[in-house]
Amino acid sequence: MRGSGPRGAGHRRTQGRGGGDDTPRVPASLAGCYSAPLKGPLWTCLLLCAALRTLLASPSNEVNLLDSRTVMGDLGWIAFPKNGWEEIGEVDENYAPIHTYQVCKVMEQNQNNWLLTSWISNEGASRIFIELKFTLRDCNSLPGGLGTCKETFNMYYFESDDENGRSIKENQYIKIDTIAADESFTELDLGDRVMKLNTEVRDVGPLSKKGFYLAFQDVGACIALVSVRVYYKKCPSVVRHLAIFPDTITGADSSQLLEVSGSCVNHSVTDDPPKMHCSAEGEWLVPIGKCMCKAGYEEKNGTCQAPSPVTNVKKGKIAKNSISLSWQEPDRPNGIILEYEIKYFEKDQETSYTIIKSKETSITAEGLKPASVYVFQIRARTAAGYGVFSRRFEFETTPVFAASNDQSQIPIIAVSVTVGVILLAVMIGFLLSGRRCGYSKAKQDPEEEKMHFHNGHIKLPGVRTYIDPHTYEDPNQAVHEFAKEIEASCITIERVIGAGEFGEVCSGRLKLPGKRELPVAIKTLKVGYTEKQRRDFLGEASIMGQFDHPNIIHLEGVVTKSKPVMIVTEYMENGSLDTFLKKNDGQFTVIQLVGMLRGIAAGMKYLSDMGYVHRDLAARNILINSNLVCKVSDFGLSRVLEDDPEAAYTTRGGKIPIRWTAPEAIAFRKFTSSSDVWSYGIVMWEVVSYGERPYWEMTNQDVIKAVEEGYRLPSPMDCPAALYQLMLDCWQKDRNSRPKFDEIVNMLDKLIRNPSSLKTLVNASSRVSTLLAEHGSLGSGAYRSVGEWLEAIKMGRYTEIFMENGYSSMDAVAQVTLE
Ligand code: ACK
Repeated sequence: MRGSGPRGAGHRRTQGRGGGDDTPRVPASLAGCYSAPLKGPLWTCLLLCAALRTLLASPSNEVNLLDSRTVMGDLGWIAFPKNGWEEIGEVDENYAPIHTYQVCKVMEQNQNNWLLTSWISNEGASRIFIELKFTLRDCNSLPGGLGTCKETFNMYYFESDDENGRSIKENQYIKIDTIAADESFTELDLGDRVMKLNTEVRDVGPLSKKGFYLAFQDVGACIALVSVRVYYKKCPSVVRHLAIFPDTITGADSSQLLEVSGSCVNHSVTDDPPKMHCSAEGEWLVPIGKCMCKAGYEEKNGTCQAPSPVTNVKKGKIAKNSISLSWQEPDRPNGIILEYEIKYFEKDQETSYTIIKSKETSITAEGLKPASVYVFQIRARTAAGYGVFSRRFEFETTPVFAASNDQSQIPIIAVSVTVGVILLAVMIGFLLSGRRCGYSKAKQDPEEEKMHFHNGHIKLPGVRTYIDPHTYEDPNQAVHEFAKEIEASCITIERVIGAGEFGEVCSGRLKLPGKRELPVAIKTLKVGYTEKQRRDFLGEASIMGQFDHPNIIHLEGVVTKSKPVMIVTEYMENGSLDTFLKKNDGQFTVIQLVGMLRGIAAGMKYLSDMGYVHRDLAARNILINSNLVCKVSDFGLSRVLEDDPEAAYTTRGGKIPIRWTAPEAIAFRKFTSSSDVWSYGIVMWEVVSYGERPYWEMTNQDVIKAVEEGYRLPSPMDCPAALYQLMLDCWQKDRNSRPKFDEIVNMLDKLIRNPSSLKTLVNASSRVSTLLAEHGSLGSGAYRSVGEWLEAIKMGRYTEIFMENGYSSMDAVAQVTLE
């Protein structure tokens, strides 16, 4: 067939790019192919086309559904009759298969050769595009072929939801178009090594099924179908006018404009969501509206950010134990600077750092080591939040001998010491008098606040302690000391999420002037309350308002000047931990569970450092947010636990949540941070058992008796041995032998850092033997059979083991001792 083929002409309808514009010269690297004996006129151009594949990239608004050039294995296309279209088994220079189909029955009458693709999903697009690359032989250049030779072929499609629903019935296919070449090639072209590759694009739509098949019909042409690319168009996700517009598939109609709403980028807002229109060609048109950066933020590269970094930091006086610094306001404060945060640490000791907050643009860092290099970083805060930290500035304290060698300093030191002692005495007097007449947060908070951190934990050098609002003559004063008054108009209540002791708990939004809107939880005080109820209700806010820790629920403020009286706190998307765990039984990794426990322990460490004893620590009083951060909540003022349905009256008249409470607190109301540690152990058990009720359905009386007798909850299923050991440590009878919260946090941190330590689980047989001993002697009278009892304690699957070992009755079980 070498040297044959008619002249190319014909019909062409081109969508977008296309046409016979690709007329590449034969690359030198392929020249060798031409010196080899050719199998046919098409083989040559196929090699050329393969070399072109690297030049053909799809534009970003086109999403390929099929690209025959990138399919490595079998395409799965079928040809019929079998001697019509044939696949050319070639590989390119990278040994990737070239899926090219050719047919050249120009000398034979009545050709009807079909090539069917495999099923192509339309991925939700209702309008798709087909780009064909092919070469076509000029009929005029075929000696004697003119009578039967054609210069066109036909393309069809057949819609189907079924991947395996390929039909070979011609009449089921709908014709898309007759395809003709813009350029056909002749013998001469081969000689000149000039390829005439045609590109034609057609579109089909609207499509209504999940996918479709394509078919190519040859009626007697000399064609090589070099590549088939099927794609849809989308308007790619963009940010315009501070709004994000998502990836949008174009409409079914070629002239359709789709209206798309954008959402404001972080820290920007709008009254009316901005809109744009996605054209059929995948272009965004006609933007309407815009978002604006919130107060304090500045627009930059399509985003809004807080104050720019502090750049100009200068050292002032440097002594052996102190370094003074000053700096200038950031170039772009983007709002009023409320304060600066200065972080510093000894060089190479970054895990142990100090933070000073200052409203001024200078500070003195004191208590430093002589002759040591300290690293400082500063950032500014506006109503919009913190900016980024400045770069690191390093300054070195002076050596120790500089001061101690200087005899002339002695009188100065003596005077300083005297003045210091007087000042200290004045301060102590001042603080004591302050305590008597009511704690003033403003007075206690200096302009410069200093906190020490070690490995991320605050070290409290005797800084703040919790003040019991009861010490105030007027509890209203305590509320206003510790909680911000919020105007009711700033709060939008959205829905009721639960019921509290004093009224409904709702979710809603808080929009304070100059601040961004926040989702909040709102506790309301029901109408008709007594003065005591109001005091107790607001007491929780007086307590919560004293805390500032990522694992303690954060108080936004209170509404007391209008009705209903409200307490507004941060919103915790996943609600209370016990309900959340029950709903998601078995869904978390051990590390996730330990992460939750670590958060709770860190919150409790903070509370115990503040001198606050919680008394009602239980999973139901922990809230969990969408990031699985757990926060301690429920800070009742009276702490007689009126509002806890679990709390029961003891013989001494107090109301106590028996299952969570340490024996000494039940017996003689000795509530301490160590009794909180006991409760923490119970919370650990609740978490690892996904919200199981401690001691199941045993009565409170049985629980008290059992614990007194030394009984402890058995390990939950699949519990890491290290965690169960920690629980048992928390349940030591002697409260002084229980771990402290800082030890618990450290222990959990160690486990998190070394996850393999969590792999050893409490083994099933020791669980069973513990249960045998402990449950056997208790509450067994309540169950008619061993099976029923084991079911009740969620151990039903061990029934067979019990039976096999002769424990077939509750009496037999009751005989078993721990030994
Ligand atoms: O388990 P829940 O959904 O979580 O039901 C209770 C209900 O209110 C009564 O206390 C939920 N709740 C309480 N405080 C908050 C909060 N700050 N964020 C979200 N939900 C809360 C609690």
